[in-house]
Amino acid sequence: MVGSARSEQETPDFDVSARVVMAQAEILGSISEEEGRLTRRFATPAMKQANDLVAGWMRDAGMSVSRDHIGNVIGRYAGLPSEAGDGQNAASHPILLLGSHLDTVRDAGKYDGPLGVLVAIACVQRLNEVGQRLPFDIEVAAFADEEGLRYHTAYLGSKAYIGALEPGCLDLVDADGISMEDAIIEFGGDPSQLSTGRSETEELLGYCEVHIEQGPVLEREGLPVGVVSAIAGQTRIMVRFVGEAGHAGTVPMEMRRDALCAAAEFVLITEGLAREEAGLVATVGQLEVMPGASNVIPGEVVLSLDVRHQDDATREDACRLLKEEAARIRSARHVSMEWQVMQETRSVHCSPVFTEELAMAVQMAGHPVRYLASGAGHDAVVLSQVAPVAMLFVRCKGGVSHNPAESVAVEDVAVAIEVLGRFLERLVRGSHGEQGE
Ligand code: HGY
Ligand code: MN
Ligand code: MN
Repeated sequence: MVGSARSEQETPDFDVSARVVMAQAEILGSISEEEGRLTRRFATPAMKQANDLVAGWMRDAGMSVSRDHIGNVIGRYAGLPSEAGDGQNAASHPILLLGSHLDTVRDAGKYDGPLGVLVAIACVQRLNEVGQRLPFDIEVAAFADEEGLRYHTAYLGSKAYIGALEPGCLDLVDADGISMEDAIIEFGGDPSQLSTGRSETEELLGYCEVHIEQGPVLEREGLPVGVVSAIAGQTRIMVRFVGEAGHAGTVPMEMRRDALCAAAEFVLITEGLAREEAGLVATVGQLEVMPGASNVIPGEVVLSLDVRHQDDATREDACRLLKEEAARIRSARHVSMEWQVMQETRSVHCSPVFTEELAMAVQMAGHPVRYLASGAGHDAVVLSQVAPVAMLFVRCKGGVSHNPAESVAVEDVAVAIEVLGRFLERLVRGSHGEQGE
């Protein structure tokens, strides 16, 4: 059966697909570069292992699989065979992109990222099982790096996919002094090929990402899924305070230039400023103290600053104020201060038309439509530069994420699979010019 919406007699058991997704997430969740907790950074052996596993699942679902130079794994499920009348194959179909990221934060949960990849594969698997082909190709992307844990710049995978990777980032070095360029080569990619991105000849219909909500709203309102309206912009900054290392026992307090006290003052000012502004969040997630000995006054501290707000001007104002505060601390404490913006992404509104189709799919699956904004960043932010994007959130327990306690219910995963499947059906109808329910 090709190209038509799924007929009722094949009403599939979404729970079966959901149980497969949960089992796959469990397996992926055990692939880590650290003992006893889930950490899977960009271009690492753990990432390679995860990529190989996901590539196999994509093939089992009837997709051809390719890997690009940044390390994305891309599955492709061809659309309807189409003749151009003279027996020649007509131009290739437009592409609908699904997926999410396979990398994780440190000590991560097992669903942030992988759930979106696995639900997308499950949807293609269900089409393949009944031999259904659509009037567009489907690509499922398992993006190589969305979190930015290794190089502090997020979205490397999706940026490379659209050919928007900043060339300068190849020179960034990780905590072990390995440059991104060397990491890519080691992983099997050719950095010189990264500027091209996906083939421009193929039209990208749009991108739809399924992701855990990473917040408490859906659970609080008793809803399995939500439709994302917008994604907050974010700024990531590295701040370095340099004072003077010294003997903890001999340097009088009034003579110290303690880099950690400077950083500590900055951290609390950051918290205070964010508490004052509705919707603003600011986080110091990483802080490195050097030389890091109990009897040495810290001479140098490097900290990460993550600032977000749905409104870009508010976020930018907050960054400006925090930079002024860091400069004030620098003068008051006679230390030096370095402020380096590592990445900045503007707030993104999901495509109204695409999002409306997704909302209708939620309704067709029998659930209320709840729009909600995302405080977390997602690869959809990058894809929105080249195509319409829509996102489906899945309820997660306690709204907990970036934490090993991250958890989803198999029933909600079943809903997500059904909604994504119905979203595809709606796009098929739309491509035939059919409107309405
Ligand atoms: O940090 C974020 O917003 C996402 O989890 N990368
Ligand atoms: Mn995340
Ligand atoms: Mn994520």
